[in-house]
Amino acid sequence: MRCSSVWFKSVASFALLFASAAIARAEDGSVAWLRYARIANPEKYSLPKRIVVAGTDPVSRNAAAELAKGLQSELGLTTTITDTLADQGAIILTNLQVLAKLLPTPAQAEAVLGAAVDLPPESYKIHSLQMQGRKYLVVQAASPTAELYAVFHILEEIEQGNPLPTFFSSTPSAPIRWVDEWDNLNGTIERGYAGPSIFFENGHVRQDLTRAGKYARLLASIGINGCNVNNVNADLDLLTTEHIKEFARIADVFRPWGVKLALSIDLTSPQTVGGLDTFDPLDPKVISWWQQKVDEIYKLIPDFGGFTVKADSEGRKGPSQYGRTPADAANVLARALAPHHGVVLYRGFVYNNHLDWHDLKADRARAGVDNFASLDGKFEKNVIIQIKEGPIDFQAREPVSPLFAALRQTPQALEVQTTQEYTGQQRHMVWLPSMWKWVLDTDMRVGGRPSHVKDIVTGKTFNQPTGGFVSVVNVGMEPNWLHHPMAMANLYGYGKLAWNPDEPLEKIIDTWTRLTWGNDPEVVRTIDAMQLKSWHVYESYTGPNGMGTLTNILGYHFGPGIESAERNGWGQWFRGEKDGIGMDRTVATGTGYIGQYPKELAEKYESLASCPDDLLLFFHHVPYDYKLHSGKTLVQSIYDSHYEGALAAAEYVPQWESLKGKIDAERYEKTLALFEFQAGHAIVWRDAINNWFRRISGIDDAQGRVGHDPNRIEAEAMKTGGYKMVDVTPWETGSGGRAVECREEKGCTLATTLDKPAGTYDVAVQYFDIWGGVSTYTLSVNGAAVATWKADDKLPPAQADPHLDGQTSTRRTIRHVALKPGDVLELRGVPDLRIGLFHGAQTAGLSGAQGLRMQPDLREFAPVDYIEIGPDGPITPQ
Ligand code: GCV
Repeated sequence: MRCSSVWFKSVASFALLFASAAIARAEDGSVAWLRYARIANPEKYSLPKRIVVAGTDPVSRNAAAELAKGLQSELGLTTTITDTLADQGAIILTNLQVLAKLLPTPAQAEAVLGAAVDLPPESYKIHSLQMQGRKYLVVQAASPTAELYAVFHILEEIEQGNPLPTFFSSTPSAPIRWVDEWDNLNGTIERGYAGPSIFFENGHVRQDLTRAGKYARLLASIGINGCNVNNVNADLDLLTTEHIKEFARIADVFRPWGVKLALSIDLTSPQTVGGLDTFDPLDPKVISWWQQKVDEIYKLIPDFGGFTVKADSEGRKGPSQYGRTPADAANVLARALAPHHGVVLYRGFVYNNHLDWHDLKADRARAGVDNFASLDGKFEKNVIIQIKEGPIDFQAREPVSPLFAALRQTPQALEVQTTQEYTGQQRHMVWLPSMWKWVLDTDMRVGGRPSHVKDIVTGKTFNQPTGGFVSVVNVGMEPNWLHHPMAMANLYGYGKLAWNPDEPLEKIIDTWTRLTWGNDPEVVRTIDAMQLKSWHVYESYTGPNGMGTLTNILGYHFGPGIESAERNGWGQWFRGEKDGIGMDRTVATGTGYIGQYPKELAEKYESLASCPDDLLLFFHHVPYDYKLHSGKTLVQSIYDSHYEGALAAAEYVPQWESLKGKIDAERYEKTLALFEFQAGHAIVWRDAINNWFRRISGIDDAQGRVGHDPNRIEAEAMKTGGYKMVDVTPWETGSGGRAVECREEKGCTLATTLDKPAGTYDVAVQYFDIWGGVSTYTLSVNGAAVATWKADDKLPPAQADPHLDGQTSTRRTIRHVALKPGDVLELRGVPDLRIGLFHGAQTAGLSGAQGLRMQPDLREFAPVDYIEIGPDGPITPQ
């Protein structure tokens, strides 16, 4: 990455100047960071009113149109787009190929070109200059797409009120800067949390691809150049001629934005689509089938990007069926794609999900290196191994995958997840670039030399410059793309880090905040601070110290479900036993996984003395009273961390409320509701993990909090009118392991007589909201209702979880309730017993295979876990 700038120095000093223009208008978030809001003092830019675009390339033309639109909106500046350089100042968009035509004299060309003849691919330069008394802003780009990148850069600077440069240049770090979408042809999205696919419905490409085009624009604005539109668990009939023709329509809407279409393919396609009797990659019939199929694709999509392959993994068939290697399979595809300049992204995510958990030497984390290291150097040049950041699966914290260090003659791409599969599914705010940067900055010390992950994937360390970055994004049809307005900062941050892995996090989030929420200094300060700490906050209430995930891995990966990771073939074990907890991955006594790292890192992780606290349990099995480097025992640190984390999550609510009136009402309310949910769900996580640790370790919290909730009244301890006690499974996801349900149509009641000192309190009702059912609750004091609400949320993953558990547990907080001793607090729940909910999932909006598979009973029996009466204040009762 080369990046130089003489832009004005201080962004901060301009913040005050450009504080909030009018913001009252409601916004649905669909324009994301491309709001192009009118800035304060637009006149200070005094830009030329002509945009000269050289050449006829549609992408260049699109860049000019985008610039005109942005300048009109941000500055109120009306420009004309032309292709001739008249005797006037101009904003000139050009690329190397056509520049010479515009600036015919050597002196002019040199003034503008400088030493730019070697402009690297996709790079651009921006010059502000005066010539013969006229003002020019010249974009000189390596390609039309690079012109587009320059335009977005200019508009981004103006939107923040930053002065335009006299000179600026920028070059992307790597050629692969892709996003993956895990969309199925039936319109569902695996691990998508914001509505159905923007690409597919009912087995076909959507007729209306407007959203797909808008998505490509968003991607281009952050420098993304490829989009793989379908699930890596690919539909088996994906490559039929009929489908390929449809995919060409997606490529058409991507093309004006310089985004290449790519597809995930299933290696059995020669059988499932081609009707062959084999998919053995070395069979000549199979080789020729792939060649013809690739040629067919390129006839319709000449700029097709290439294939992503998931094979021999989680039930997908692969070359192992014929005793072939991933290199055998990848190379067949690569040879077919090479003449068209296409690439194969072969995923390093190959592992056996039927491991024997009794075997203390078995270890899923080993799979990447075990399967791929011996193949290094055997791949065709256009094969890139796509490696998940950690050796398991996008957990809130894992060590960096050792495969990055093991492949030295093969290009690599880092795979991260923007969709928050294990990190709160866009119901919790977690700014993931903090984690990605930690990964990128990890120094693998290959051969004892600096070898940071960012330098490996961008090809500097091993001289393999054709790799890069992939992020699974999974945008959906919801207007704001990812459901949580804050989650869009993950997509934005991904693009910025892929372009330049050295971009400071503070700059990325600050820019995103200004573009998305405006330049009001308080808004910017508050949101930046919340986002910057959010990864740590999430990690601290969902399982710190490298435990991996404690979410329900057999369910939807959303709420806690601690032991679901243990004692099964998936290999996400953390081995929580009576004697202690953690996977022993040492070379000395464990699975030997640590030995897969280069020497210096291996030594660091192998020794308890040097293993970092935040990765401890990933590498070692230790007793619960083991003393951390922090000086605390492990178990006390876990208790403390969960209380601190849940409190920090609760504090998001008042922090956000302090911005009321400074941002538009629609996004304010939506975000507030999400923070309120997160505050309550963080308590579900905190209590589940802490109670589980207390039970298994037999060690009490030194501060006496765990298992003692003086402000809590368990539903099963209240006087019931019709409610019946039920067990919650797993036990740790319900307070006391139990809840109550009402199966009476007229409803049921829970009542308690209070002995609280007279005063005002916040009352939280912890209940369960089942997808599909809509129970009604009313809270009253001495017979007078203080709140009524419906349990009508569609909690992630927008699929039917009919259980009372950590995924469906939610809370409602009623503020400022006046109470005195002797008052009777009553909660009345009316269940949703609709027969349609009982008969199947279709009535709840599920379709196709998903609906048929689930068929759960979705009636909702107005379930209640407990009521918490806490101090009147801005924090949800803890
Ligand atoms: C697309 C995890 C996810 C799966 C995903 C898989 C993968 O296991 O839970 O949904 O499948 O990773 O990355 O292939």
